[in-house]
Amino acid sequence: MEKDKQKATVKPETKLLSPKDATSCEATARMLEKARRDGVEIAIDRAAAMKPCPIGAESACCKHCAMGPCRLNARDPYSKVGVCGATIDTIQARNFARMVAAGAAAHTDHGMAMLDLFREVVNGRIPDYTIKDPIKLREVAESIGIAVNDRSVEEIARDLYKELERTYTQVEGEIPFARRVPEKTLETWRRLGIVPRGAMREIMELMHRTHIGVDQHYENITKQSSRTALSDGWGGSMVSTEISDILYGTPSPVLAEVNMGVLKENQVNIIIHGHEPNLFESMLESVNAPTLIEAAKQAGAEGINLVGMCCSGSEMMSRHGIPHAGNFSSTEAVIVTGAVDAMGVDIQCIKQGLAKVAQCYGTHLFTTNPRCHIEGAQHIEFDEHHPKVCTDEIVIRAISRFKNRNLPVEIPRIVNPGVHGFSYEYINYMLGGTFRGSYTPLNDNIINGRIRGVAGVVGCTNPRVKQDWVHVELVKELIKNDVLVLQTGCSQIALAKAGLCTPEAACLAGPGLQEVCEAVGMPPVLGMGSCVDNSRILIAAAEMVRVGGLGDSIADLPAAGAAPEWMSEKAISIGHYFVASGIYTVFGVTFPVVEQTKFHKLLFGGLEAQGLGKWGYTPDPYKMAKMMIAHIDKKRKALGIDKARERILLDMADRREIAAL
Ligand code: SF4
Ligand code: MSK
Repeated sequence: MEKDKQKATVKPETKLLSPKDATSCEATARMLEKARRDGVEIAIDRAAAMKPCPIGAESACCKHCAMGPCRLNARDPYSKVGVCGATIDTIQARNFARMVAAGAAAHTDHGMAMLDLFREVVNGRIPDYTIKDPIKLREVAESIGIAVNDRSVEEIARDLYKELERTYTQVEGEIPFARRVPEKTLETWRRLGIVPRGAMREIMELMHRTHIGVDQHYENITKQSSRTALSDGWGGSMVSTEISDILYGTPSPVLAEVNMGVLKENQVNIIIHGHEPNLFESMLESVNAPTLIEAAKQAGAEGINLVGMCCSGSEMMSRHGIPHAGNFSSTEAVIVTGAVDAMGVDIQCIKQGLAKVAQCYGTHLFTTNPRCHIEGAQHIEFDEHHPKVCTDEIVIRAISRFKNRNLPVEIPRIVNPGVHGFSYEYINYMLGGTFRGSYTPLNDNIINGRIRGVAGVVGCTNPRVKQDWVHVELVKELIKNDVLVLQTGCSQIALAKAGLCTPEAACLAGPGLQEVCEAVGMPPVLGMGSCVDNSRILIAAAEMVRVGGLGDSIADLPAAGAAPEWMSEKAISIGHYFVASGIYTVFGVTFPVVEQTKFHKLLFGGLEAQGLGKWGYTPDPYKMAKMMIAHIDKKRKALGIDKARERILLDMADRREIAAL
């Protein structure tokens, strides 16, 4: 840890947050303390040392050409324009659009990689993977008009591949999953001209329009932002989720452990962190290979312990019950335990800082994807045609690190069990039963007021705010007020660590939601997987509209979304596809806009007037809950079901009276 470690050292002048103020994750707090004792810097301390640029935070600057960069005055936004004459609204809309483009590109490229794999499997060129869920294959194919009757799995799969390729490449026409969008929502999109074509075209056009001297009307730029974001949510992300389910199995509830205590001192610990499930699925086979288990034992280990982090971790937890060590803000901290023998990463949300921390603790850090190399990490390319070449090698290197461990190991003994894996399909079955699987009981419970509404609480953690705290406080407020919470990504892990992903957590819910949870045996917080799995929430919303009784479009639903601790451009794309789909979506931490500008008014109200959803912002979880509940109540009133809710509260009071007799 000597020379290189010095480079990762916390600078003496940095004013550090106390671990308790930096995170509500006890394990991360302990590892932050240890990192400081060891003289190692992680993102939480780097954030304290580097204040965010106030002009950039409000998106009041532009560096799209060499006449700039141009900085406008966020306090008096119409007092200046850029050298080219660009106004604050143009500059903000372009900056926002580029975040949408980058986020959508990340998800759609991930989805395209899944589709590439599917093609190779269907064509028999990859023997290591098969179609594990033929029922889902048929359902997905049928949902987009592919004939399935009396046809073989191979025939259907070939047609499905061809059809889904259009999600990316088609020059004109609507993407295949537009067929899943409720008719009235689709009509609104058609009226506004935002039904997506292929994602490649939408992203390309958005990048073109935001070049100097092209689109200089904030409303027109935002129209293309909506179209591009929709090509992510109903396109690339949805393809990724559906193909992953077809190849690896559709999740159903499974008990899994979360937190750093899932690491085992006497075992070879391997963490997989990233977003594509392929590396992880193959790693699962490698760690179970008898020869490698024997090699681990020869090295003195009791076995090989495979653990996930971030989103592919959530996906594997949902599908197979693989333990999960933590979310985005804990990825460096977990290495500080000294117990991680190898970490394999693929794409997205992989901090470059991992390389330095891994070097300090002797952990082998492997990049595996051609899209993501990191200076200082070892690269072993993962090729789905020969997956074990990479995954076996990572295991072998992890075993050798275990054998030569020469630093003390300190694992926080904290483990939080919970139930995860609530796919759209399972919610159907769970609420409606095997023979009449349906969302009708969910809608009925919303109409009768036991469930006030539904909230999607998703997204990252961000070292600019106390880790997990905003997620947990928000969700507690929502369930206390009978709002059923659907979750994905790092938010799901925050709630799992807080113990809210258990059926017992129903005691924290309001009386109506508690009654439903107890009747079904489900937690009040339903974890649905990774960030691309937000598409499961879209499908659930479309199904709620289709089942009836809650309006004709997604915008009519008593529903809201939130990303309370967001940090990535992917989160902006997700937020914007929720908004464009009709959902009120509230972000915390910060929002890249100057308040009271025309662009701000468009995002926070104008889009809703056009028949879409709208954005909201507050860093305060309690205020966020109030804003979301007020929106849900507004929608209930518009649907004429607000009275039903009053009646159910009376019923509960009656029951309490009876119980007291
Ligand atoms: Fe400045 Fe216009 Fe160039 Fe942006 S595009 S840097 S506002 S001159
Ligand atoms: S990993 S995008 S920090 S959710 Fe999907 Fe977590 Fe956000 Fe990355």
